[in-house]
Amino acid sequence: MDVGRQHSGVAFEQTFMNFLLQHQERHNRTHDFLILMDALISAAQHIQRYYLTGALKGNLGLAGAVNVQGEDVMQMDQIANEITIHYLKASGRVIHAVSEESDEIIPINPEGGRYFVYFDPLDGSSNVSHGLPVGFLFGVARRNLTGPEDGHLRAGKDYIAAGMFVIPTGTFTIGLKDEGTWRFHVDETNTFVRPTRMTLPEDPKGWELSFNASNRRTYAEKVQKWIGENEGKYAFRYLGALAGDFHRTLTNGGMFMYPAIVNHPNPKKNRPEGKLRLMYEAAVVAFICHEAGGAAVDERGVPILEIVPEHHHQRSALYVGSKKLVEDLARSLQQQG
Ligand code: AFP
Repeated sequence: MDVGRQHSGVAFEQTFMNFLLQHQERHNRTHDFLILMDALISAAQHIQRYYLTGALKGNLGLAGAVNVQGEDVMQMDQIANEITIHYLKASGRVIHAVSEESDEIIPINPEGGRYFVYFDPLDGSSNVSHGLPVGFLFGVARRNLTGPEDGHLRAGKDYIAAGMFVIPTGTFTIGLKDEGTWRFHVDETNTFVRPTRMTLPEDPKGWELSFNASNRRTYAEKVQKWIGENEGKYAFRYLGALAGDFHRTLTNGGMFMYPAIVNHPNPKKNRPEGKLRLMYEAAVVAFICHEAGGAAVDERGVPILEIVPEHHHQRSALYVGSKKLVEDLARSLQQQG
């Protein structure tokens, strides 16, 4: 089929699967990654359908709630988790998975699998009861193909791909190792189409800053100082769901940050290690951003992609976005005191 051609007024766009097939064949690679991606896309689309009808069925409420029929309601993030695990199992290609919604690492196909998948099936839960954008984030690493595999947790630099679906908006962005970051939109048949290469804009005119402004006095002094010196130069946007906020950062440039909380008036509420999870939040957007020409660091100014996880639910502070801005902030973070 000709892609991107007009036939009798109907525009045929290149699909994500066709794009990926060409990518795999260009690099003489197996079709296993296509099978895995088909599973992840099926999961995202299944979650999207639940999300769109969730308010009607009462699934957007809290776990343990009871709907109007007197039935127990499952929280949307639990539904999303079950859906994703189902499709990953069915793919037969996954050794084990890490999910934000499962305490333990989930063994899937330890003998026959080829990939590790780290995912957050429904990120941004404070938006759920409003039906506003949430995200499905994932990172993929491949097993050792030249020797025995010990199943260790991979750093972001060892991911082969990372992606995010914005739900229910219907956009999908994926970073492919050394092959750039690509965005796809959903067409009227619910297919992801029209690969668009994403590169962070160089021109700072449209750059935006994104962080939870209500936390700013709890940040380290050097972070507060940097914000004070720079915030006037850029617009400010914050949705409270990483996929949605980072989607804007990637398009417009600028920086998304979730700094460590170290000066909270109630010290018990400090989060010196940050709030976001390394493996399926911070490293996912860092990977996508790196492939789009950007950068990401933690509170020490260390590149997120270099951090080797010690625990699958490890947290990290996150500064991600346009390289110049992230590097400027990293210099402040690396200063003593
Ligand atoms: P929830 O899923 O618990 O709402 O967390 C969402 C998130 O991990 C990420 O998507 C947001 O960027 C960030 O937390 C928002 O956190 P604040 O509500 O503290 O701003």
